[in-house]
Amino acid sequence: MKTMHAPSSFSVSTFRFGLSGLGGAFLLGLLEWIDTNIKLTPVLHSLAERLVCTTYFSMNLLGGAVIGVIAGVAFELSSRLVSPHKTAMPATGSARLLRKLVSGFAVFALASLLLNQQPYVFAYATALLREAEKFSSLTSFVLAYEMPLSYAVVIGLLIACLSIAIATRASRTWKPWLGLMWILGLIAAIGIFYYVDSRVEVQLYEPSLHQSMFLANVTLSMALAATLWQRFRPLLSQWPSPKARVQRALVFAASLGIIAAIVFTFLWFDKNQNLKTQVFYRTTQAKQYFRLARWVLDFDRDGYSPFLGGGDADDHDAAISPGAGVIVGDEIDNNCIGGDLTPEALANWNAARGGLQVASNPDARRLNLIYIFIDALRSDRLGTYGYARNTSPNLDRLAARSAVFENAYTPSPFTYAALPKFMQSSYWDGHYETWTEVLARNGYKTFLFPSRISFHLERHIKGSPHVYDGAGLRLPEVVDRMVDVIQKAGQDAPFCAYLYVPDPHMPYVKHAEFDFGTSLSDLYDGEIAFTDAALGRLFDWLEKSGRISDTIVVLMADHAESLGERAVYKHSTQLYDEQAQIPMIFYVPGLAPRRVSDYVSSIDLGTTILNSVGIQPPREYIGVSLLPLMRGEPFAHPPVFGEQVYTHDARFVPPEKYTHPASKKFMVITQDGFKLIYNRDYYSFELYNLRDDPGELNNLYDQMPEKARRLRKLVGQFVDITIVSRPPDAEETWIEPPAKRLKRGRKGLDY
Ligand SMILES: [Ca+2]
Ligand SMILES: [Ca+2]
Repeated sequence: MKTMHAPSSFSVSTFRFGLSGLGGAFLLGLLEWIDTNIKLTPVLHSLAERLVCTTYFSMNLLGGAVIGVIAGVAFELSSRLVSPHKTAMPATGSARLLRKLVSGFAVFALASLLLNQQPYVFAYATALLREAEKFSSLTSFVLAYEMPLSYAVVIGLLIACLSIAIATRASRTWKPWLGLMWILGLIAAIGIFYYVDSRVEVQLYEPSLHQSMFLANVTLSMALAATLWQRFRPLLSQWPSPKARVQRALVFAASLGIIAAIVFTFLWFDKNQNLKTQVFYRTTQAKQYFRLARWVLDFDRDGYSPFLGGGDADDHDAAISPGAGVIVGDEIDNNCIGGDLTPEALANWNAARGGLQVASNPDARRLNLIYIFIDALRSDRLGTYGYARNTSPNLDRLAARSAVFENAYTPSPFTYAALPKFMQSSYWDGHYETWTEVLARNGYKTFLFPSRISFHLERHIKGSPHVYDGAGLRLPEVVDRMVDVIQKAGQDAPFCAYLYVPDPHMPYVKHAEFDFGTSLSDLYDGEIAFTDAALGRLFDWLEKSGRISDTIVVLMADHAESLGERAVYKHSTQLYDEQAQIPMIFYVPGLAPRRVSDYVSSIDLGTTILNSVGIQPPREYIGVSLLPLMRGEPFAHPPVFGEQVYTHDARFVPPEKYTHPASKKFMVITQDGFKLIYNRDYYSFELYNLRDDPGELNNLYDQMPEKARRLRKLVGQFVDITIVSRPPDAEETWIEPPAKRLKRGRKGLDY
């Protein structure tokens, strides 16, 4: 261990660590810069924007150097504590090793004790532990000993970092082939971690997976930079080197360039919302350095910085930040968006929505209702929405005689968040009467056919005394049973049959009879075709039995599904169309088929169903009736809103034990086809023209300031209104009651 405190002084060693951090950040930044420039090709508007984006990478260099210096100080301090050479007692062999081990462990224990008091570190350690959700045998153990285990995690990380630092120092004396293996090993590991960080579960598992990849790559790239310097410095000295004066001038110029780029980044970062968004969504290293800088520069510690576009309007008051609550009429914009919400504005907003309601015709026929809720179904994968593959002949058949909403949106791209909203025709769970309850109250016989997540469905689909749990049944069997139940129900009262279809949801199962290929996207199409064929049995029966003439059929998804757009898969993470836009097909007997291109929400569902059968919707409903649009009458639909919440903590942990604030985004779409997305965490804004740019690649926020200002006002008001309107016990997560949670914690999770 002689190398641990070689003749170099404390400051020289720290300086070298700082240079390694800088060098590592440069190498990794170069890799990411090339990758970012390639993958953002459709998103970067001009060469100027590419240059601006390049200057932002100076934050990597600054962050890498600072982390290097901190690591150097920690390394030198700890190695002096472990073996204080000036006062070292003469000891040899095993006694010396034992003393080193004991003092080494004491230093690590002390370091982890100090580090774990920092909420950021503790939150990271618990995020790793809470991934124990994936391993059911570990769940209850980890839950019970979370606090001591978090110290163990920090100690483990410190030991890993120290081992790499020691190996790096030792590698200079290794034989060339071993040195080469070390370098190749570092490069391979960095490449793999970079790939995982930038391509796997993007937008998901941020605290556990992505922060771990970042930490690993910072450490390994530092080791790589230091190793390369040690190895190749002797070679460099053989080259004819420029004069010392020239060397100094070069170093000075490079430092000046980096400092200028950092200053520019601080001044400019909030002025380009397109780049701001892309840095946080599409980079791995740069994103973390920006987050770290904001974290350091947050002086009231409310989680939001006033620097680098962090959005804190008052950094001396922790009650004011984008994450803050709302106080109506206090003349302060507490959450830094939308201005202060006045009592009049709140009343007007509610009154305006109420004023759009269409009076229900009490003499309307009490038609039957079949409601088909398909999980994670994308509209653009259905023939009736223009898909080229033959995935949906039966749905297309229904669509041909229905109102097809070409621009319908979910209020939230996550089942548990969307379900209470579209059951209550509201943008929040207000514990209002669900439309199934209203139908039951008005004499409907209601049947629920869930085949998965039945607990959550029963929690939100109220008023259905008859539940036919389809666990273990395949969809065709569930459909056949549904037909059987409806037939036996008799015709003395109208019925409401509610079918939940989970098949297109992950995991995508291969169906031999609907084989489109082996990619995820192909398998997804196969699931849709399988679903379509099963539903075809229902549609056949409806026609054969004649019930098609007195039964409304509604088909809808709770949200859609990312299939690799922006490197993202699954759902619950974004408000782009691939997750937020849903199929919505509304068949009402007697109404002519129609394509409706107006922008509507699935919260309009309840109001529309009740309106169609002549029942007055509850006055809390803020979804509007789509009946005028379905009849082709002129109707100005209000702006469509959406809210995405993503909780990073495991679902078996009660909310009061969460260590990470939930991520939040909000959106508004106006009837001219413009969509604004507000990301509260990064305080970033995106404005898209959905008609010209359906892929949402061209962020117009800075190019259309007037439009951006108007939509920002709308979304800000929506944020404020949902905050003050949502009751504290709203249920819009996958949280389960404590008893159920405990049982699952013990057993592990079944989905
Ligand atoms: Ca702050
Ligand atoms: Ca503040």
